[in-house]
This record gives sequence, structure tokens and C-alpha cells, in this order.
Amino acid sequence: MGSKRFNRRELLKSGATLAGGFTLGAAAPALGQEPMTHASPPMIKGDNDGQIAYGDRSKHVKSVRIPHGGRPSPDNFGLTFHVASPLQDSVGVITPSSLHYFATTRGSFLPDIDPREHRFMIHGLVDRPLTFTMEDLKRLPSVTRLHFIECAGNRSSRRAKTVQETHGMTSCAEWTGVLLSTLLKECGLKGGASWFVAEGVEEVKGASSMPIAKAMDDCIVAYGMNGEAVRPQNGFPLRLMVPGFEGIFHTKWLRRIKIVDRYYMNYNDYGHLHEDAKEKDAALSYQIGPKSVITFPSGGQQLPGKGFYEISGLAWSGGGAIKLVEVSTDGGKKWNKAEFKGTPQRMAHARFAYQWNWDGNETELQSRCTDEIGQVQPSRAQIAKYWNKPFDETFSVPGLDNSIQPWRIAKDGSVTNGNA
Ligand SMILES: Nc1nc2c(c(=O)[nH]1)N[C@H]1C(S)=C(S)[C@@H](COP(=O)(O)O)O[C@H]1N2
Ligand SMILES: [Mo]
Repeated sequence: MGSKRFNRRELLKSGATLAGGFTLGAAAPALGQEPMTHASPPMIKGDNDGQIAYGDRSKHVKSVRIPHGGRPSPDNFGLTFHVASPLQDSVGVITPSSLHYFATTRGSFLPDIDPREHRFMIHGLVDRPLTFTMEDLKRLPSVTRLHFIECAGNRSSRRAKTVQETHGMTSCAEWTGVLLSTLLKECGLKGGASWFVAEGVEEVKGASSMPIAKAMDDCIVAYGMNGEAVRPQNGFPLRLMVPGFEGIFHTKWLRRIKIVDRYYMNYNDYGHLHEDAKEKDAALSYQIGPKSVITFPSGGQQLPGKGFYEISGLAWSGGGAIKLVEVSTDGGKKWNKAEFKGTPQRMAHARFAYQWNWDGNETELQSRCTDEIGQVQPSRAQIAKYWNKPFDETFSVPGLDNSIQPWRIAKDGSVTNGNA
């Protein structure tokens, strides 16, 4: 290629048109005009950079997790709490394990579990209580599925500046393990079995009550994450996946499941005071609502100038697969259908995109999604109305926050939180 520049005429000649009918040349004369460089880069040296035994990313890639909600993690006592994923840099739908958000409800030292010693017991209202080793579990029929997890504390506030701060407490990974229903069939459920309690290994038990119907539907006792063993922070060697339910139910370092005949109040259930809970109501109230957010452009980013941009974002729902995402580039007046990158999976992040030609004027970007059971993502004003609260500067979402996130684009291309 030599030092020849890729000019506009060649681009048009090559027929490179973008979805939506733009050509790069027409929409963004400033794009693709950098001079070609020919200097050879220096080499990454030897294997002591950690490139051979376990590959590192490029030192030029700097994306990192941050403590969530201003609470230091680890704190002065070395306890880790909530840490948010850098969604602003995400592409596709899989969160790399190193960047998966993580959360421990009461602060935790990471349990260092020897998988050879680990045991997982199912007991209670079953015909045969069973205790599995990790080897036992790996002999059984497995499933591999994409699923998101989202912490109930994932919320947008006025103070939040970036999408990592507003939405970073969700991530999506490919999980591998045995369906809980497979194990429960081995144990045999007794009559009256209607709830189950899952427990982790910590002193402060990561225990939660869940309806048995969910256990028999799609819960996974997972040992694999993104093609390798689940990471310690995410529950090594074994965790429960409860697709679509609030993060707190996805019990990490899973040690025990007890089958019971009613709802039991556990340490983790403080937010769900279902003293008289009905299985069905509970399932609904445990589900994450339909939610989406634009990750590019998002708060703290800077658009270099007017012209073409592919707006990109993530959508997910506890109600199933995402059916539709709409994007507004004028503060919610007109909604345009976004495209999906790949087929949306049930209870998984879906990547959406919308081709946009920014005219350089101040505006606001928003996205909203609809899931397969017809639930539509609400605006903040709608949520305020639901809770019967005034929608003014004092408003903050009391329950789960699946509100539409606006990003304001200023004339100078800077992007800020539209809720601020
Ligand atoms: N045993 C145990 N499981 C747990 C927790 C915990 O503190 N202990 N935290 C829960 C919470 S609040 C969330 S949001 C999810 C987070 O999963 P992740 O850390 O893999 O992202 O795990 C849940 N499972
Ligand atoms: Mo959480």
C-alpha cells in the first residue's frame, strides 16, 4: 500500500456504503483520513510477560473495573464489596471474566476452595439426599448458555457520570454446568416441595429462598464461565445461575440446596419480605425488568466531530429474550428501530446498534427495549408515577431501576448523563 492514503473517491468506488444508505465519505469527510504509518512496532518480549502460560491483554488496553457507589473495595479490612464492569469499552455481548462485575452482599474475603475437597449437597424434601463432588458433576449432561447477571443495586443516579457508574453492575457470560432440574430428578422431589434455599460457603451465608418452579425450569449449577473454570470472584468452583432473577439469587461458592415446603426468610432476603409469598408473585418480583443502555456514545466520552457514528448498546430482560430495541436521537420524540448484532438469547445481553449521522447540534440519545413477553422499558417519569413520587430533582428510583438512560450530547461533542 505504501504511504498512499485511502481517499474519498476510492472509498466510493469500492462501493462501501453503510446500512441506512450513508457512505462514509459523504457522511463523515473527517473519517479514514489519517496518514498511513510504516514504522514497525517493538515486539512483546519473551514469555515472562505472561503471554505464553496465560495470555494477557495488550498493555495499551486500559479498561478496568471500579468500586461501585463510592464504596472502596477492598476496604480497610480487606473485604471486597461491589465492583462495576467497564461497559463503555464493551463490544459484543460477552463480558470477559476479568471484567465481569462482582458483588458480595456483606463484604467478603474470597473463599479459596480446593475443588477436590468441595462438596455440593441437595437435601430436604427429597427421596434421596445427594452429595456431589466436582468430578461427579462433570460426568453429568451439561448445558452451555449465555446469561446476564445484574445486581439489584444497579441504578442510575444524578451523580453518576459514566455508563460504568450508571449500569456497570451487570455483565453477561457463557456459563456451563448441569441443570438443577437434572440433579433434582436424581434426588426425587417429595410432595409439598415448593421452595428451595441455596447457600454459599461463607460465614454470612449467601442464602436465598426461590420458587421450585424456577429450579425445575432453567437454573444451572455452573462450573464453567467463558470457556474456563468459574473465577474465584464469581463463585469458584461452583455457583448457581438463576437466569433473569436479581443477582443476589445467583449463589456463589454453592455448597447446599435445601428443598422446603414454604418461603423461608434468609439473610439475603431482607429486600424481599415475602412473608406470605406466593411462588408465582415471587418469581415476578425477583425478575429483572426489561432494560437497555447505550454504551457508545456514553457519559464521559467525547465525539470528535459531527458525522457518522454507529450508536451501540446492550439490552436484557429477566422476562426472556429481547424482541425490540428502539433508539431516539432527539431526546425521545422519535423512536427508530435498532438492529441486533446476532440473535438475542433468553436472559442474556443483546447487542444493538443504530446508524446515526450527527449534525453537530446539541441533542440527547436514548434507548428502550421490549422483551419477548411484551414488557417495555419505562422512562424515569413513568417509574416515579408508579411509586407515586414527584418527578423532580429529588427523585431517585426506590426499587429496581430499569429506567431509560438519556445521554446528552453537547455541541462540542462531550457526552454527559441526561439524568443529572
Ligand atoms: N455466596 C454468595 N453468593 C452471592 C453473593 C455473596 O455475597 N455470596 N452476592 C450476590 C450478589 S448481591 C450478586 S449481585 C451476584 C453477583 O455475581 P457476580 O459477583 O458473579 O457478578 O452474586 C450473588 N451471589
Ligand atoms: Mo447484588
